[in-house]
Amino acid sequence: MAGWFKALSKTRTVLASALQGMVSDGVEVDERTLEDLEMALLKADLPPRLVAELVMDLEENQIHGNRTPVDVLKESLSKELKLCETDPFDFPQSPACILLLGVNGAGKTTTCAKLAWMAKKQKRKVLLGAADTFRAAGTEQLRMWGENLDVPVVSGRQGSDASAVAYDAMDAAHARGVDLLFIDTAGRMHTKDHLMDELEKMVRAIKKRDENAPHATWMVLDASLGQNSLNQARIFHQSVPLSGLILTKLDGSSRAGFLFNVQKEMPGVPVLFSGLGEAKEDLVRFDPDAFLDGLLRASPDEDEG
Ligand SMILES: Nc1nc2c(ncn2[C@@H]2O[C@H](COP(=O)(O)OP(=O)(O)OP(=O)(O)O)[C@@H](O)[C@H]2O)c(=O)[nH]1
Ligand SMILES: [Mg+2]
Repeated sequence: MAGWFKALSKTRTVLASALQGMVSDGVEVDERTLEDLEMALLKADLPPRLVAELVMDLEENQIHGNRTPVDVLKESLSKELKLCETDPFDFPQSPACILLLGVNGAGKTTTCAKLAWMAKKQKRKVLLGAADTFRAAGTEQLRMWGENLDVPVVSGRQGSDASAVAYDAMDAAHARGVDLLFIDTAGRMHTKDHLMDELEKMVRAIKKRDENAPHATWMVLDASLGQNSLNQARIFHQSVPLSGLILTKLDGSSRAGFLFNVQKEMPGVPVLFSGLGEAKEDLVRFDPDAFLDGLLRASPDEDEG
């Protein structure tokens, strides 16, 4: 299983030399070091307003001068991240229907499978709904995952109505006494109105089976897109209110700093999980401390190799 420290190596590399400059500066940080840090933070896609605040914090700390610059940075950054303390799989009703959505290639299908695996390990009864009827390969990909994980998959033919598949999956979830139903959807560009309409139609179809469903709507975001992924999330949120975010491909991103902007940009929508690699085990609960540590610590723990 990939760990946070390893997964964050690309973004950490962007920050490393600037952080090293601060450490060797001791308590005082010279102007050049601060400039280097500012550039590095922006390159790692931290939001500019936060970068400006951080630089000011560090300058002020020079005047009061009691903590190390890295301590100051850590403390300020940790305030921008929020841990979701409740278990995302805990729903008052069953079956709980969780709709996964996002733009093309974000990692929805893989994440659906990883979620099913995680829930199954927790002894929950799971079902997958393959409501990406757009591409034959989309359904096939989820079916293969299902076989692999020994999780049943409800699917339809290519080109069939995705809303009908979602409805059938809801029906099957009720009939089989499932705890969690994860529905995979086709990738869609947030800028294409008819695709967003189709998504709204799918939600209406699901509601016909259970008016409180979907019980969660999680958007899958590709972390390698940095801040752009949040712009996409804002637009999706207008069509279908999101209840959580899942950040995939943190391991391939050198721009993970945009995560410090999630609370401001998407207030009330928590980051629930993060993808740290391609394997079924590589989806983990979002852990703000491990994230911060993975960005700022100079060397791995011994057990991380
Ligand atoms: N490294 C890495 N790769 C990932 C992660 N999550 C998904 N991927 C890879 O990203 C690629 C696309 O994943 P899919 O799950 O097919 O993406 P999708 O959103 O379903 O794509 P469409 O259905 O075409 O819109 C695959 O090669 C996945 O293995 C992750 O957390 N880390
Ligand atoms: Mg897919």
